[in-house]
Amino acid sequence: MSVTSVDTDLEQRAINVIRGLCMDGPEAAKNGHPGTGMALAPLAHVLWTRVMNYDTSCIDWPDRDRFILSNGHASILLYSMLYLTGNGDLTLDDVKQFRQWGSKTPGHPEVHHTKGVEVTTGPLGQGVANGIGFGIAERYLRGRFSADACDHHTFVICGDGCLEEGVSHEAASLGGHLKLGRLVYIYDDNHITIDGDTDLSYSDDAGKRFEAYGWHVENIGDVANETDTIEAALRRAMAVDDAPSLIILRSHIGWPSPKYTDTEYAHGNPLGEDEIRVTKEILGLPPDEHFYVPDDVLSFYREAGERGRPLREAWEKRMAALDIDHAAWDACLTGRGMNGWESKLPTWSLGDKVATRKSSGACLQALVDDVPGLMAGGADLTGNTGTVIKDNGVQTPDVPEGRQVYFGVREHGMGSIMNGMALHGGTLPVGGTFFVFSDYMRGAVRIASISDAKVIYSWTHDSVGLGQDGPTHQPIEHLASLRAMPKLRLIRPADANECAAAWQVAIESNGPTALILTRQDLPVIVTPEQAQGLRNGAYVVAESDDVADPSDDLDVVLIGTGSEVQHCVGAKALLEAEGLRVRVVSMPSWSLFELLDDDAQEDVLPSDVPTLAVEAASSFGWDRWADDTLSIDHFGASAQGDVVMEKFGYTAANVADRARQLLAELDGED
Ligand SMILES: Cc1ncc(C[n+]2csc(CCOP(=O)(O)OP(=O)(O)O)c2C)c(N)n1
Ligand SMILES: [Mg+2]
Repeated sequence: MSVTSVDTDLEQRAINVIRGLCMDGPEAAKNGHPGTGMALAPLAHVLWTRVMNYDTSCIDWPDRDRFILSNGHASILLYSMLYLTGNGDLTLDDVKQFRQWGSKTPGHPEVHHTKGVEVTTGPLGQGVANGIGFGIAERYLRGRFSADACDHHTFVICGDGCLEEGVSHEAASLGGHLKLGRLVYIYDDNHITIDGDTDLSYSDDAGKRFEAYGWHVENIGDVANETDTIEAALRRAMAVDDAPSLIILRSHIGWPSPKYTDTEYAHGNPLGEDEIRVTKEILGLPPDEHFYVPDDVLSFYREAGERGRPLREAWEKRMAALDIDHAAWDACLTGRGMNGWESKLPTWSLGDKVATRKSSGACLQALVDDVPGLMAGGADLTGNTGTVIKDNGVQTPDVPEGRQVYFGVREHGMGSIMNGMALHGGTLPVGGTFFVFSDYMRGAVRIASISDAKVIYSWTHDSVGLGQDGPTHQPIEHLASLRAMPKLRLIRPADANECAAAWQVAIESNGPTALILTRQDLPVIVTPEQAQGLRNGAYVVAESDDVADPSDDLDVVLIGTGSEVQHCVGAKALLEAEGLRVRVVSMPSWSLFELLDDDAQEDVLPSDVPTLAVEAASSFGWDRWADDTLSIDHFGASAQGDVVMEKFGYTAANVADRARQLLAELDGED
């Protein structure tokens, strides 16, 4: 590719203006990634001015084409395009504030933070999987409400790093299997990652790999500056309806910087004043002007940003006349239930015995009609994790409205695909796996939490109580580690009625909810009315008679979560027989409890009453709420679940013993 090939017509000047911004943003910040945006400016130009349908006067238009920058480090390219086209509210000053405190242009793109950004990207590979989620959501809406309501493409740019990451392999495999034809990926094949040439660690034939996944693949070669060639390839890919497409585009990171083209330096370093000046001269940009955007270029992009308005207006008209269930469409887009959905939640009677994975599955099935965005499935554990949706079809090309998604054994992929489904809008994904394998999806859970993706995790087999699969399958540290994750709503219900209350919270709230559910049967110990206490995160399940003032009258508080609450209730009876006065608190959710003010927390957990927490998991963190714990600070063991539970001390008798010990210790201290 020769440096002299730069033209001077408006489009070419416009592309070079993007390149200028991609150099100036990181240079001003003294930090950031100029090279990728410089090389991909022509591709971005083609997408935003010729190919993608969007309307800057209505950026949330549900039927717009979507764009995902999976290589999120190239954020300056996305911000430049959002500003230039006016898609959102970025100003040139915002671009100048790139990577600064409080700016709308943070280091990596963040959905809900910067208008026009569709997903949060940065952890490489996840954007590739988000795109598969977008494809599923688009197809579901199209299948259910017709192509008049929903019919658009998603464009994803990904780099070497994205394709090296395992999550992209998982997701691409599923995307190919599902034949998601509205997806067009462009692989920025620049042979460079941070360590240097990709030869260091990467010799895949990515094209063959994706072909093997069932994708339409086109290697268009060394044409990153040829806008017409790029456009033609994009249009060919868009015409493929029965497979996702991968366009392989050889590009030259940092082009046309004389010093840094094709070097890893251009990946993550501002090029420096001198080099930027020289490069701007080559590009025909005023070498000493920073953030140079001439009026005619800005007008050109702003007009391009309005191209979609007639399309959007035509869509509005079509929608108004469309004979569909509009209430269901609205509920899908908001991720909420239709009027009265709560009344569909099942209830259970005291003394029933049911595993919470089963009661959760019953809640899901009961809500399917009234929460029309719900789609569910497991990572090859659909039946095991209560994520079966009956009678609504399996998501396939032939059944585009199918609500059962078989994710396959791909936990990280599932998590990131769920984020895509949620953030595309229109679907409320429920994904299941064993709780211990939440580790495999943790990267996606973190992004769901950062980006308020409304997803529901059905994490079952939640303790050593799962039994004979043994320590590899028995979660120990997972509750503690996930409780440390900001914004993740973690709920471990004590019984079936709490499980229904947890579903209610999950549907009503924004952002991710993790349901931590048992494999084994649990007795129903609270009524549906009592279970509403779950909304506060912790509440009194049972208390000795004649407790007027908890601080004076209570001897001990037993806090249980999930399957351990029953043993606290059992221990209460034993301790009462000895004249002690006992409160049992069910604490299904620290995250909900933390939302209460100090007084409300004090009402449930009086700080001057000795407190024992009972949970079949790590003690880590419990000192926040309790004086002592009956916990498991080692890996589990393979035996029948009830045997393991008993050996580790989860019986009413042992809980009572531990409470007595705690009281004796505290007495000794007095
Ligand atoms: C999961 C993950 N691991 C590591 C990183 C750190 N990182 C950022 S960019 C990058 C290399 C990216 O190479 P490539 O995708 O080819 O991008 P290019 O330099 O070509 O733009 C790495 C390792 C990351 N962002 N995400
Ligand atoms: Mg690269």
